[in-house]
Amino acid sequence: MRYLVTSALPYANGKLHVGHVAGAYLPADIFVRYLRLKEEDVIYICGTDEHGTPISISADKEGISPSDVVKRYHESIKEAFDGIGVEFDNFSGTAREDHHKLSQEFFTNLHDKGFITPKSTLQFYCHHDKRYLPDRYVEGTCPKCGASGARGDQCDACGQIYDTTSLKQPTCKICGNQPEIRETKHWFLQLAKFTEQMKDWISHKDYWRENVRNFMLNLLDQGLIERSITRDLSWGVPVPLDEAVGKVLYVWFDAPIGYISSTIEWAKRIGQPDLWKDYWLSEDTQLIHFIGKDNIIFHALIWPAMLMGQDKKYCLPHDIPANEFMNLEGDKISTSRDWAVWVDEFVKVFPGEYLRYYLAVNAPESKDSDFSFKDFQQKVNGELNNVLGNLANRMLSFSMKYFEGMVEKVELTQQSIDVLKEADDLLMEIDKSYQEYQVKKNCKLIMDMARLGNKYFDDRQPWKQIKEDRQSVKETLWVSMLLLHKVSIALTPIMPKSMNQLRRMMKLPSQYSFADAFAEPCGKVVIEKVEALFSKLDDELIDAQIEALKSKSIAKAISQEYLPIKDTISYDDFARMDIRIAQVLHAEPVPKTDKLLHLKVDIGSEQRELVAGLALHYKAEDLIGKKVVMLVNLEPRKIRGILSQGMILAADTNGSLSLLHPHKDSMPGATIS
Ligand code: B3M
Ligand code: ZN
Repeated sequence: MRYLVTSALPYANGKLHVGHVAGAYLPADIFVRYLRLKEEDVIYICGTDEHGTPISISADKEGISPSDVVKRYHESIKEAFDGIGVEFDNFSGTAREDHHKLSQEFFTNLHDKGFITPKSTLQFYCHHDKRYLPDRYVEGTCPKCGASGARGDQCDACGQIYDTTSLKQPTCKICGNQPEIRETKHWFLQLAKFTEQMKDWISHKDYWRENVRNFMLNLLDQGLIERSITRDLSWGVPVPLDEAVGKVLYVWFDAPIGYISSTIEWAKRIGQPDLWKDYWLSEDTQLIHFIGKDNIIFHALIWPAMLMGQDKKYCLPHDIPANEFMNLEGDKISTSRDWAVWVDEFVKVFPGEYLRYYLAVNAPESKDSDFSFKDFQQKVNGELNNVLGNLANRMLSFSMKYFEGMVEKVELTQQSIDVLKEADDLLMEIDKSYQEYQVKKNCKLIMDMARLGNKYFDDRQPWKQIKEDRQSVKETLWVSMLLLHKVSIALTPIMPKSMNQLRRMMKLPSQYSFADAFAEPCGKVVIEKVEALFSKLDDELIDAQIEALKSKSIAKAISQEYLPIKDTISYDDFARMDIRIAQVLHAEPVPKTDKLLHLKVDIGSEQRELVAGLALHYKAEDLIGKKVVMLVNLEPRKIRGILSQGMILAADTNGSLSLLHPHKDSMPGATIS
């Protein structure tokens, strides 16, 4: 049995953030490291996805060529992976020549068999920019779920794909105009022809995660429809047909082929050019694709169909563990709003291993999870330091202090035998959970094992026994060492570097397998030195991170929302505005609205009522008593049956409102000039 593990190829158009890592890369890297501990034959393959509108739009924006975008981000992504110890056997890129050739071969093969057929279709075309608008060049309302911000090829909110012209309220991403619809010829993959084969294949996948299996069953239920797999773009793999000048393969057609071309590159690089076939063309391979949930349809439907339609007998995906999304401080991660924690920046401040642990313990396996700096601090301090670090430190220091680091095997009492048995039971559970990609659960089980060690240490009170019964202290240390040895192996897939360090301190062998965790290191171990395995994160550091995150995203919002300054006005025009300090006396929501508040304010000379659009930003009760700035001579207007006499002033940051706060000494009625 061989394992071929892949992670979704990241688009080479931006940096890597924690959401990417938690979804597709860390879980795969952990799984691969686990398989290596089990002494399985495994390769881990990836590379950057270098085609499609994500790349060409970034190039347009930055005013550079697509291939320069690709070069820049391929390197930056690779470095980010290095920084957190995600190690591939090969990390390629889809703009390489061999990949182009293989993709064209895939197309030709399907085309020759009638699985790909041409058709004249309707596409969005921007009159202003004089070009077709495939995929991300157009945005609108999703025809399936009604979410806004849906793209021409897929809606992020519901994950569905649809016929591009069915997008509602389309706008051109380049100029913002409404595009027209034009005719153009494209090639379609006839998915319906694979229906029976697909049904049969899925029927054996009862071990798949529910999100993936249900998605597929649903699609099969609806009936498979043809999908366009070519685009009117200049950047990409040229369609290998004479009549398809100026057209390239859809990025989602060529990208998964990157899994194969990267494996071929690997085989060549290690000097065994045919070795890729042992993985891709063998029934003995388990092909496992780690992805985020938005990629399910491509990996579980379109890609397997592409493989089924080839002459070569490629293996089909054995499993497709798709993860849910990771949010950030309660809000969706957004690269355009710079609401993201970037891996390269993070590892300049914190050890990459802490990030691995946090993303593992907080993995978005069966539901979305949330990255929060406070929670990160809590996990590092409360679990890594206080539980595991503590066990290591007390065992190591104690042995150093009283036995010159010598930890020897002794006869065990029942208490110790029981503790070790409990640890081995945990190990068996951990073994099973790794096979099921359950890293979150394993973090918990491993911490439970360390807690078991701490409790054992506490119960036996070696600091007391050392005066009365050295033999029993020796036993405590031997058993604690064994527990640390077990933990060090069980946690290796998640925190390889730290566990290496722990084993070095105990001079345990640097080569080991998962099975070794059930065995004893022979006779004795000699501890060489004691170092702290982890260190605590203080509040100041964490608060500074949260602050920086927020200000970055506000800065981005302001820069994006930058509005030109309006035409000048005369002083007299300005002087006609009567702006005063007002104090809120009463506030309540306007019934049947979600944005409006009904306010009563004191402006010194009189009391006024007004309607303000503040409800999404402030709670009514929080406003009572607040002093605010108000334009008092605005023409009164009836809003929802209330005569609104004035307007409260607020700063508007990209739609998020914050009231202006007058100094506490300013009195209601004071004028502003
Ligand atoms: N680049 C999509 C993504 O990053 C895409 C994955 C390709 S996997 C073959 O979400
Ligand atoms: Zn346009």
